[in-house]
Amino acid sequence: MQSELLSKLSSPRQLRGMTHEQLVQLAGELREALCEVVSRRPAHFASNLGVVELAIALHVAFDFSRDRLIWDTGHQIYPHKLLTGRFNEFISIREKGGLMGYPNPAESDYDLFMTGHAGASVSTSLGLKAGDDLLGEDRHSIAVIGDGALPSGVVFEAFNNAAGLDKDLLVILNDNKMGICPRVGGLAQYLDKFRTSDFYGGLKKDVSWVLNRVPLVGDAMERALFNAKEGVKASLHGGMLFEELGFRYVGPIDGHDLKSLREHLELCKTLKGPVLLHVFTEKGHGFQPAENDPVTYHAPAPFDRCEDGSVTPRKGGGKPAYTDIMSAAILRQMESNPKVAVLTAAMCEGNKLQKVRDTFPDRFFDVGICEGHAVAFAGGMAKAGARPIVDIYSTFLQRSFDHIFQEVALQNLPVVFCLDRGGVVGADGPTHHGAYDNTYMRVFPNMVVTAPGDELDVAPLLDFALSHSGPVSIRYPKTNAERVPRDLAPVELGKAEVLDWGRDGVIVAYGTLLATCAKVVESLRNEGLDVGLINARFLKPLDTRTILKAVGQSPFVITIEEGTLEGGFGSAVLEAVNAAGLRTDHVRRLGLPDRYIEHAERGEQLRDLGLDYEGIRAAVLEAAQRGPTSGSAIRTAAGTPVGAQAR
Ligand SMILES: Cc1ncc(C[n+]2csc(CCOP(=O)(O)OP(=O)(O)O)c2C)c(N)n1
Repeated sequence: MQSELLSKLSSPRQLRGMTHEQLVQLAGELREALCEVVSRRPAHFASNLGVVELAIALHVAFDFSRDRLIWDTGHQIYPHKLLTGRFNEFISIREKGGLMGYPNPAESDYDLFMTGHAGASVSTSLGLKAGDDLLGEDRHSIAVIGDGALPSGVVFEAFNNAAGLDKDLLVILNDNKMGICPRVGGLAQYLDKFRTSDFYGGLKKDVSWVLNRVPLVGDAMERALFNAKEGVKASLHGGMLFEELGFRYVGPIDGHDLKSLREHLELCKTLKGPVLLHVFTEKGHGFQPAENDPVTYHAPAPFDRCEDGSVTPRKGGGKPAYTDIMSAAILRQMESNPKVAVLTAAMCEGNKLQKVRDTFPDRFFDVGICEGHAVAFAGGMAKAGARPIVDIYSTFLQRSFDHIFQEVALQNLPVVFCLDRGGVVGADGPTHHGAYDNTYMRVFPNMVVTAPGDELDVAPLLDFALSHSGPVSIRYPKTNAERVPRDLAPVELGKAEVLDWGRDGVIVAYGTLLATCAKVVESLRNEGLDVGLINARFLKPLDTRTILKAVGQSPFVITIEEGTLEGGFGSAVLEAVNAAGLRTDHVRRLGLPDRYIEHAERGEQLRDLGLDYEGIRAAVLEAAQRGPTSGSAIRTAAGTPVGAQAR
């Protein structure tokens, strides 16, 4: 990557020696670096383009080798990474072994928390401030939070606490009118007013006038006057909400005007107590196609750049993903049942629900980045007699754990959870894997926990879920859909689908790794090893009869799941076997280990975890060799020792 200033930047401290013109040039170079990388591989883009000037101004105004900076969510951290000595590795971002697409303390001391979930920045910044104060450390603490994340309940918990503690905390509201999709809800309407009135232009002039007269390291009286005036303006024009919450409101200001940003940050540095600086930015700023279509360019597919500034997206495979299959099934259910409603927590695009939204706007609810609320809201809808589907990524549903318990499972209400991204997700890495839902869903009485074995299972499972009288969850991964050719058995509560019994051993697959298992079984059968295959479909209630039969009659049983082994499907099998008084030493579990899985391509992750074709095959051969009791070899159905087939 070409760059004059950026490539020489080894520390953000160097920024302070740069002229305004150089900083403007640097902003251009940062955008160029972003374009270069994002044109090559899918990565977060428009949000990063929007915070280029803010990132520069922050690193000029503060010293984050001491001061504290938390970027909410963390997907807009790229300029920060480039400014903190990571330019040379930047080309590797989101690749296996390369930089992470989110903050990562293992990469740099300038990244304080590994994050990827929205909404916690104000809490952690406040905690950092409280911790620093406790230890006598004089450090500034700053959270940058988007208007999309702002409505998350936890943000208001932090505001409430910050005002009560009266800590010196700076919250920068990065207001670009967007989450991934346009923002929604009452707060969105409130923030919209700031843009539509004359007030923004008028106030900008007003603030500049005042700023020009208030020395930055200034006279206490003048500053007090300034603060009083700011307070009055906030009450008159806007910012009232934040003022009422106990924050001093400053802004709104133009987030692409470096001078204004620097002046206001210097000012905020001197203010006492919690301060909210309201910054207007444009998502995709400085790259025309992203400015025109910030939704697509939130995290676009790779593209080629043309001379005239336009772009040509590189064509992908175009195969439907499980998300497509599920959203099509949801649409069909909505067509036939007027009680079915769909809830998303600001992920209409990710969950491919655009058609649902456009066809049934009255039954489509985007509640914003508020997963806990979404679940409690669904509980209310179900109680009223509707059939709500909560369509959320597995990892983000973690936010709702207590509401799944109290507002849904405890009441035995018929809410359907569609858990997208159940399993490893590839380049987003540890914060985004759907690793834990098998475990956290199965602990609740009343909850029915399911996963399709392939794309053919998706619609029947949804059909089953919507006719069941209690809560049901259905999880599926972030990958292209696959089919396992068979005579599809109808879906019945707690019933597995036996594809084949097999005499030499059995694989019990929970979820869509079934397709890989089917290939393994076929190849081994060609080599004379008769391994059976069961599509579990249900984790809860578990098909104990079928599973115990497999365990009782097979030399080995291997359970396979794309979720953590801690308390997951394999654990449920072991519990059932143990409860039945059967031996468990010939039951082997494959799944996600008890560690965080680094970013890489999904295929690479599955391979490293031994959950790809080769890994599963090797595990089956090993189990076959080990035999029913340790040390004793088994013979295949054909009578030959299994080792003879192993390659
Ligand atoms: C808890 C949680 N839910 C959903 C998401 C998915 N997500 C990632 S970025 C984003 C939009 C964030 O909007 P905003 O906070 O305004 O930041 P911007 O991208 O506009 O800078 C969403 C919904 C997430 N990261 N975390």
